[in-house]
Amino acid sequence: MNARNGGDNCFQSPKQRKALQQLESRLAKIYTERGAYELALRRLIEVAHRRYKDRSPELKKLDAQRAENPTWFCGNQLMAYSTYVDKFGRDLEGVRQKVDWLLELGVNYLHLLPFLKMRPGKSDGGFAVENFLEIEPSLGNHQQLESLGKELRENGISLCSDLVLNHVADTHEWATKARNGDPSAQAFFYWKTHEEACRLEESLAQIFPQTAPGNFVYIPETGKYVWSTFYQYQWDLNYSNPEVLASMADNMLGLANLGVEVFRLDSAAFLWKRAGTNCMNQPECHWLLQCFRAMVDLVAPGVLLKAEAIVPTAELPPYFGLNEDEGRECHLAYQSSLMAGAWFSLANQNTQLLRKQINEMPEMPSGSNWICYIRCHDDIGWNVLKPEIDSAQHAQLKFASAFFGGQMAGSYANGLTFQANSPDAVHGTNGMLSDLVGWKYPDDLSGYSRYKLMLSLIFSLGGIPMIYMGDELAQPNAPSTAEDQARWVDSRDLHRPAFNDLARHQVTEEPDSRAARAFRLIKHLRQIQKSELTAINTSALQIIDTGLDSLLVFHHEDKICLFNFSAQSLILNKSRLNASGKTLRDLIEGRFFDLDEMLIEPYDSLWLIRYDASNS
Ligand code: OTU
Repeated sequence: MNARNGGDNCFQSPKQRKALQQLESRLAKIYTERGAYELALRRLIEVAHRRYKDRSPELKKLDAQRAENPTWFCGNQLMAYSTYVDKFGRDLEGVRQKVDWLLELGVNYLHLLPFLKMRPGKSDGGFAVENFLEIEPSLGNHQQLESLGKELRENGISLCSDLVLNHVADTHEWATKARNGDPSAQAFFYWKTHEEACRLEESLAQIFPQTAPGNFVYIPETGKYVWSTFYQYQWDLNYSNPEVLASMADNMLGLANLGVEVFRLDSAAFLWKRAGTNCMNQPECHWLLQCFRAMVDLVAPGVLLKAEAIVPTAELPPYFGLNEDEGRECHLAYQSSLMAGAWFSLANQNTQLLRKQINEMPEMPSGSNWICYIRCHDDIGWNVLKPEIDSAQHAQLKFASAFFGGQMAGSYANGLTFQANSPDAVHGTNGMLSDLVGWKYPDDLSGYSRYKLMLSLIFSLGGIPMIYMGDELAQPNAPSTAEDQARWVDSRDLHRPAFNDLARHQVTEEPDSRAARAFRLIKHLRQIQKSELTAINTSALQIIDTGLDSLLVFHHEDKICLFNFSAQSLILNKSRLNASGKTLRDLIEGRFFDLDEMLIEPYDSLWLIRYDASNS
């Protein structure tokens, strides 16, 4: 059999031939010197053929539609919503019954956190996957996934699923076989002696220093340490073995054939290990992601890949594929630096960092987009900011972490610090949006303004705004009594409450409630963003220097987006905006600014447009 075409020629279109070439070249880079190139190619082509034959005519039709409109996910076309299945709808069928809710809000991209068969007991919220091709039984089955996918597609919503690439549960078949001494299963993981593990630790970071210290776990059955970057029950996969790549590509395409349209590639930065480094963002990691992309382009070209790489902005552009790799890696990536930068600015009432981040935002290759978010199921990770701040700002970072982490008298925020070993360590902060911004009761103006500030910011940055489930209702933190906490995986559970059906009811029945205000705000922001804020990407935003440190102001094409991160009212002269003598109108609340001196309220956020009475 010819390794390249698997015996027949089903990959003949010019695009497929290009994808095949890309696959070959990347496999060659990774595996030739390991003597495993031929094997890698043969296994991946086998997978591609099988999955291509499996792909339904309906999904192939979708692939063809996407090919006609290849930038369907760029600019401001999408608005995302991220949620756990059980918290939102109890199971997949329950999610299906809530599609109308998503439509009402304006969502057209639904990210469901892991719903695949997970480790019994603790599973890191499903990020310890026991079987990638089975649905977690308590959440549904294949048929429910397919009917959810279909319902979403019919309503113009794309389904995004996690694909946990870096590790599997210690109860996954590969891990149990490895424990029992099967050498080919053992070759799916990294095994180290005590000394080797200690040496590697010297250059490795810790993701969960409190709840899962160290990156290696001793496995008595093998007498060795297995690599485990995250929880001890999440074993890192060894991609220097081509069988790992082939199996994970098979899993990905199997899910794509069940109707998944976007994969959130969890922990994408960690896929390749190199002694003496922090084992993140290695060149091979990018080549591997390019192999996954080539497989998608071959078999399911309508599908998107989203890099979950929580790394400083400078490390992110390669995840889109640069230069000769343009269009060959991920389509989407999270913008976590801007997210953390916004919280940093809010605590310090100073936007110097955010302005610098936006000023230095790298150009994005065409056919790529950011996910812009303010909260998600994880902590606000402060580590991404460390390379982006100067030494004078370190104290401000500590301040921000303490301010939001419930460690500071007088702070309006009600969060918890995450994984910080000592009062000096700055790691992460947990909490729901409304608790972190301290929006305490419906007409608490400062709280509401901060809420609106953080959300209007993510809607104005030029990427895909993403709402985290519950924030559309200003839901508070999950209950956190000692009893509750005993059930938690870690303090991220603070911001993983169940969807509040009562609050949903308030949206229509009690227009003055916090839930109704929050919902109206987000729906409204999305509507205006869709029609008015059309910058193609974040690097097109132009910072305006107003000389006022607490203001963030930028041109979003012809609009001026203005955010006051301080508790003070400010006077801004319009000459600073190059708008002397003009009337400006705020698109969000319809306010007019006629005078040359603008009064900016505490924590206010404005999307300004020059108002010409004649064409109003
Ligand atoms: C990701 O997390 C997931 O989003 C987490 O929910 C999982 O626990 C984790 O992977 C393991 O699967 O940096 O790029 O700081 O933000 O672990 C991977 C905690 C990650 C998370 C971090 C994150």
